[in-house]
Amino acid sequence: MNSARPLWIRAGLAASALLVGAATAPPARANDGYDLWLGPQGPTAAAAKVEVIGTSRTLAIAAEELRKGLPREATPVLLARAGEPALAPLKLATDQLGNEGYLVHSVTLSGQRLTIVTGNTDVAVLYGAFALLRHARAGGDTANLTLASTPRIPVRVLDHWDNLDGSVERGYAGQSLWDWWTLPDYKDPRYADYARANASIGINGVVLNNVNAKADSLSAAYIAKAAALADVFRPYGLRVYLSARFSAPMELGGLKTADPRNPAAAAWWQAKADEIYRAIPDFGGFLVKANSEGQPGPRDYGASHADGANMLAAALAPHGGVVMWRAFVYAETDPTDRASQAYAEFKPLDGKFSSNVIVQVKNGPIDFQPREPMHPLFGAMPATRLAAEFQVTKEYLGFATHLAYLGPLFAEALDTPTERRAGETMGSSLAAIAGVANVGRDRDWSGSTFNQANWYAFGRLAWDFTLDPRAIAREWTLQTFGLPPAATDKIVAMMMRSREAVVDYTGPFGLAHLFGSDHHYGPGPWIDDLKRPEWNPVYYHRADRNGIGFDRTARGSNTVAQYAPGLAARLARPETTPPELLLWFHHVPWTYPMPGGETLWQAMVRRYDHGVAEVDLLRREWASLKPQVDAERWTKTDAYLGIQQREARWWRDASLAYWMSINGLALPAGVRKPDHDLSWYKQQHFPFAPGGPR
Ligand code: BDP
Repeated sequence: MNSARPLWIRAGLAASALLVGAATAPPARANDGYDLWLGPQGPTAAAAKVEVIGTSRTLAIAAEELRKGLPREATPVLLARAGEPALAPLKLATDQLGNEGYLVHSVTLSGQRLTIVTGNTDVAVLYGAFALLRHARAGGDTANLTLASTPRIPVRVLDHWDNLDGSVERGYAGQSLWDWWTLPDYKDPRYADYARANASIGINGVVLNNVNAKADSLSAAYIAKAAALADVFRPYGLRVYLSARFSAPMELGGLKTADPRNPAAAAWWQAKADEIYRAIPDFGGFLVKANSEGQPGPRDYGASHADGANMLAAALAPHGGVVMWRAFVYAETDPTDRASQAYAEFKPLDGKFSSNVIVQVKNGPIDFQPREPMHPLFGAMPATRLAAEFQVTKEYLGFATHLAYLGPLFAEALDTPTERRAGETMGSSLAAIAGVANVGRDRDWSGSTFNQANWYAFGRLAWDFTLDPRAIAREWTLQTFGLPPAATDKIVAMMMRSREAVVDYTGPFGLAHLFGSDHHYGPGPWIDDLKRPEWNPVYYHRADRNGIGFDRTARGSNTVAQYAPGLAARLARPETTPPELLLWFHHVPWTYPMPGGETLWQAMVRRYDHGVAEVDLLRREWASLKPQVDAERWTKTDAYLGIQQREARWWRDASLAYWMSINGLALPAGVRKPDHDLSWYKQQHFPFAPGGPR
């Protein structure tokens, strides 16, 4: 039993000797949000008693986090891998933890209370340390606890849409975090802080570059830069992946073709994979956007997506890497419904992908809208490993400025029953989960304090998709603001109503893709002149004098038939379709009777008004928190809520002005008229809106 005692007890050290660090409180400073949900870094007064068995850098990081982050009076902690002989007498239940699961458990050893943090690998111990910190910072009892958790999805990645010139596609938090120009020589300390934040929520991979990839990112110079980042990330359990441009064998290798059936192309990828693994031995693999929105791919040669993916998979397989092959495909030459095209292309390929291919499917069938139904491919490819891709960055939910907590959006999708197999939900069908990152070089990382919550919630749900988004909002709020219960409750309530508010003022009842062109900033439901039909908002809402909505039943595109039979049958009828998705699946008259007794038009107007009123409420609630929140974060959030108020009103007014121009209906009595004529809204242009594609 003695050997299981903490080292300081065995060594006869007085506990106080371990209290390294200054005993004085850190100087008060404004909170610029850099510390995220992790509390201040640097010297602190706290120095909890923490011992480690083992010497890895990962274990040292875990111990340091606990020393700095736990209160000084916390029960002493012992960190060790489950296999350490010193833990054997405790007979801890660690067999089921896998490679990443952790156990944090209070024990009494020789009369001394101890908290054991353990797992089967060093990274699992690190995850356990962060779980303990989360628990403590959220006010949990640390004297008597058992925290055990194993991730449900093995591959949990952030996809950075970062370009090599430092810009970020759909990024609203400043330039790319990666300073490609000074890498690999200079490793900005932020890289480690970024990895630390990801480890704290269980994210274990990062795709460094944009899916709209340049071949250069696979050149020797850029592999060296990626390797430098991988070296920083490794102790935090974060593996590096790269987006690969399918035509790279031609652009970099000078080949005449990138046809996956051509042996020279396959050999080029094999050599490239070997080169990458020499520099990055734990390289995660490739993410590929092929034959999508102008990107090259196997279809250019008449080969299938499986042919393309399997060629890359063969190159990575000897090294243990995976290919994440995106199913985000649609073609202007295809006159069918855009929402049905990915299923039509990929479903017949089920069973044809190599075992180290993961087909990555966006959560909904179109494109990260404020609300979409589940993508029909989930559950439909039982012989293929699937990944769900979410957008953490808010391309369609107000960029950096609008408060929209996405926990409910992620959870709503992950909880959706596929209805293909008993008990199967979208979440339970996954081999991987990816979030398009909202992280940039802004001091607060994500462009706003509340956007940090979306990074946090993505990580927590990626680890365990059964978590409750409200509970996640609460633990984030407690860690981020450290406020008393009433203020915490108020912030959680604000977060929980925020996404629905965005749905209401941008497009209620399943309307989608009504955004201004290219930049996707602000309303543009009238746009009908873009060269590809499915790039135009009018393609999606199909409003005319008589009605509105996209008929995806057998009378229309019949996309409903792609869902499992029971679900398809319900979605085929407006009465059995959830009202929040009504216009996604049905074209109905403006007079369609809604569940509450109103006509569709009346209900739509009320929803738009409700969305605006909700944002007014968010701002008032925030104003009431002014005495309790630090001035820097309060002021920025207040200003952003002011922007959101103005833009919610703009969305509502422009949308109603447009719908009235189509349906010829009046506003219900007492409803405020739009501030301007429709022509005014149509004239607004935003040439410098951030995040547009390059
Ligand atoms: C859309 C974005 C575009 C991305 C594309 C994708 O507007 O910038 O390149 O998705 O996911 O949401 O590939």
